[in-house]
Amino acid sequence: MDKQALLKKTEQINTVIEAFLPKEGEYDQLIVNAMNYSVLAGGKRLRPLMMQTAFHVFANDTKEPEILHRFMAAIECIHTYSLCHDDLPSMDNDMYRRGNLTTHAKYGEAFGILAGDGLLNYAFELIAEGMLQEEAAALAKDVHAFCVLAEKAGYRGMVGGQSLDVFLDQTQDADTKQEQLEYIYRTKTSALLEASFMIGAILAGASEQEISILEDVAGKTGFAFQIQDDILDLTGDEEVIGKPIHSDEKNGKKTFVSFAGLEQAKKAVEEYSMDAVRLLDEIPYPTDEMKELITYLMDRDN
Ligand code: GRG
Repeated sequence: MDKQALLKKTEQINTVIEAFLPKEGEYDQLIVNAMNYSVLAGGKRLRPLMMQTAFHVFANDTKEPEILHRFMAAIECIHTYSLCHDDLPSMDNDMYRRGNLTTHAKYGEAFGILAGDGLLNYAFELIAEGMLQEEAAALAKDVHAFCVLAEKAGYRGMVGGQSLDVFLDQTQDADTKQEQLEYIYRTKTSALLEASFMIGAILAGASEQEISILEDVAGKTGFAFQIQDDILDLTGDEEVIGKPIHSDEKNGKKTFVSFAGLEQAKKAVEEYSMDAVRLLDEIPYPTDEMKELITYLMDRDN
């Protein structure tokens, strides 16, 4: 997948997301503004893209159902909430993200928290509202996808990884072990990517075995993605990334690069990505787009 093709897909996904953004009422302008600001501040839209790509591998029809679009918007809302909260003074205290002021830097700390809270709740509202309009026969798939999203975003997924990460940061004499770092990568980063591939497949009617293969594929992709993130924090271009580099070093954060060194880290990105691509051969349908996406991410510069 070249950058131009990716940008075109991102634009289409932006249209989907924008259609579902919350609308202002009489007394909620500020919170709705803060929520929408955070979502519209940019971003690669990787999770909705992965979801959409997985859907088309298993769907009989090229038409995308509304429930898929709602899940795509919802996962971006959840991802954005996690970024709003991660940037807060009590967490990373970052002022820039995606080339723009972070939500708390623009709206104040309280609204940084509230915008994240609002987005998390709104994500599940979007899906539940969509489910109310579904035919009874589709509901089992929707509920399955709903559970996957809740679990992967929660304490056994992203929140769990962030919690161990924060705990280790706050415990000065804690000596981060490699297994702990792997747990953090598997949960904080991979979990939402796993949810993305799995939900696309679930909504399209994939089998349990296929869904489980995709979970593994996304898990490995997430590892590669996070290690590449660590590398970019060291060698990336601030203009392209949209936030300051060397933040891990500044915060004394242990990363794959600090454990293994830059060269080994680059090798690991390639190995995890290629493992993910190979695993896709177990899916009995064409998975070229998924493979192209994983390969593209391997060399990403933002
Ligand atoms: C606060 C519950 C909670 C979780 C925060 C997302 C997160 C967990 C922390 C942000 C820092 C970080 C390195 C997370 C790992 C995942 C990651 C690389 C997020 C950035 O995702 P991209 O690159 O962001 O897809 P864009 O801006 O392109 O959407």
